[in-house]
Amino acid sequence: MEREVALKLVAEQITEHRYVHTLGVMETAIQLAKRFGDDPKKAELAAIFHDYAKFRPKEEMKKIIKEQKMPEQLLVHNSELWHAPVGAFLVEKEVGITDRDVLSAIKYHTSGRPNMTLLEKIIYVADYIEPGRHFPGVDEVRVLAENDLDRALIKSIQNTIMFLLKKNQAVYPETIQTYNFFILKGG
Ligand code: DGI
Ligand code: FE
Ligand code: FE
Ligand code: FE
Repeated sequence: MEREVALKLVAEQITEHRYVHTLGVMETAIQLAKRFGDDPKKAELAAIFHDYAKFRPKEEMKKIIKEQKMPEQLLVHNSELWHAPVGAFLVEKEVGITDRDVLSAIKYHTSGRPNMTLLEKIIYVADYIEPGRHFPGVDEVRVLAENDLDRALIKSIQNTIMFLLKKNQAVYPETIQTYNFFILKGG
């Protein structure tokens, strides 16, 4: 799918602010794909659609999670987690994207998962470090992403978990499993 067509489709789904974020993720993901040897066109497509479902009504997302037999655990955790798996589903159904690599990068962009694919890592990290992000510690991750994608990934997962702990929020099990997987693998 052409970039312009894809951008038009996603622009109809999200706010202007989220669209600017999406453009940042797109540019960053393309750069990371070139740097770490993935297909820049796949990175571009996954980035464009990664937040496709961000503004869907919670009730609609809940219904999809149940009907599509996604993990029930999602429903007891923060609804912010839902747009990633629901987005992958809707991007296939409504936009017609069938590339499994692209869909799984969308699906796991919020929680990550153990043994992530290269494209999943690229989208996770690009979402964290795109130029519009200003979290504490983001510059450190930007530096790591210049030559070590796994270390950039671990640091961004750690920062996300610490942010949740500070806000007294629960951490979704797959987020913890992702963290453990990469730490045990040798962070
Ligand atoms: O959609 P974005 O804002 O671009 O970023 P995202 O999809 O990576 O994260 C969305 C939100 O989800 C963000 O505020 C952090 C939160 N989040 C990420 N992992 C977890 C989580 N929230 C909970 N409760 N548990 C998690 O494991
Ligand atoms: Fe997101
Ligand atoms: Fe993220
Ligand atoms: Fe995002």
